[in-house]
Amino acid sequence: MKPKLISFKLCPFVQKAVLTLLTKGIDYDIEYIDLENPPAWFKDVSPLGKVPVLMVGDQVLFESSVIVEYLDEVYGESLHPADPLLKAQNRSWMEFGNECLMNGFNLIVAADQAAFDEQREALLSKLDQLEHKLGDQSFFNGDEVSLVDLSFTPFFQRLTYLEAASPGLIDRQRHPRVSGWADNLLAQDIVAQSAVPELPELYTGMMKKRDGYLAALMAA
Ligand SMILES: N[C@@H](CCC(=O)N[C@@H](CS)C(=O)NCC(=O)O)C(=O)O
Repeated sequence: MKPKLISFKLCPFVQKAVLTLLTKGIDYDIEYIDLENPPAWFKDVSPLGKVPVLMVGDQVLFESSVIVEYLDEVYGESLHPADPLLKAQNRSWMEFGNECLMNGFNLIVAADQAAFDEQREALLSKLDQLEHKLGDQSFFNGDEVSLVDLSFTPFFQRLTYLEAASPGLIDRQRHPRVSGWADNLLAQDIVAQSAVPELPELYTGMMKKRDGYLAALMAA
C-alpha cells in the first residue's frame, strides 16, 4: 500500500520524511496543504495540527521522527547502525538536529538585533557541539548515509538561505567538519527532489513576511 504524506511546501520536518522515502526508493504520494488555511479534514488526521502526517491506508502517523523510524523499519534495509547503543545515540543526535532547525527558525522571527544575536550564538554553540562530535568521515557514521544524516539535511539546506540573507552568519573555519559534512549532505542527488523547486524563493518570502531583524538586514 502506497503511503501518502501530508505536507507543507516549506516544512523541513516533512522533508526529512521525503528524504527517507527517496533514499529507500519507496513509492509514495504527497499532498500539499496551506497551513494558514488548512482543509477541514486536516484536524481529523493531525492531532497536533502539524505536518508531516503519514497516511498508511486508513491509518495515520504524526511526528516526523516517528514517521522516519516507521519508514526505516518497514521498508528495505535499515539506514540506522545495527548496534543498539549507536542507534540510540544516532536518534539522540536526530533530536539535536530538530533543535538546530528551531534555532534557524528563531533567527527568522527574532524581532531585533539582540534577539537575533542571541539565537546566532545558540546556533553557533550547537555547531561547536556537532564539530566536536563529527569525525573526518564523509557522513555521521562513516562513508554511508544514515538516517541521522538525512535528518540534518533540511537544516543545512535552510542554513544556506539564512547565510545568503546574513553573510558571515557562520564561519566555515570555526566548523570545518560541520561544513564538510553539510557539503556532502547537500550534494546528495535526492536533495533536489526532496523539496519543491521553488523552495529558495518560498523561504526568502517567508523570511521577509516574518518582518524581523533578518528581513531588515535583507532590505538594507
Ligand atoms: N515536532 C514536529 C514538528 C512539525 C512542525 O512544526 N511542523 C510545522 C510546519 S514545518 C507545522 O505543521 N506547524 C503548524 C502549527 O504549528 O500550527 C515534527 O517533528 O513533526
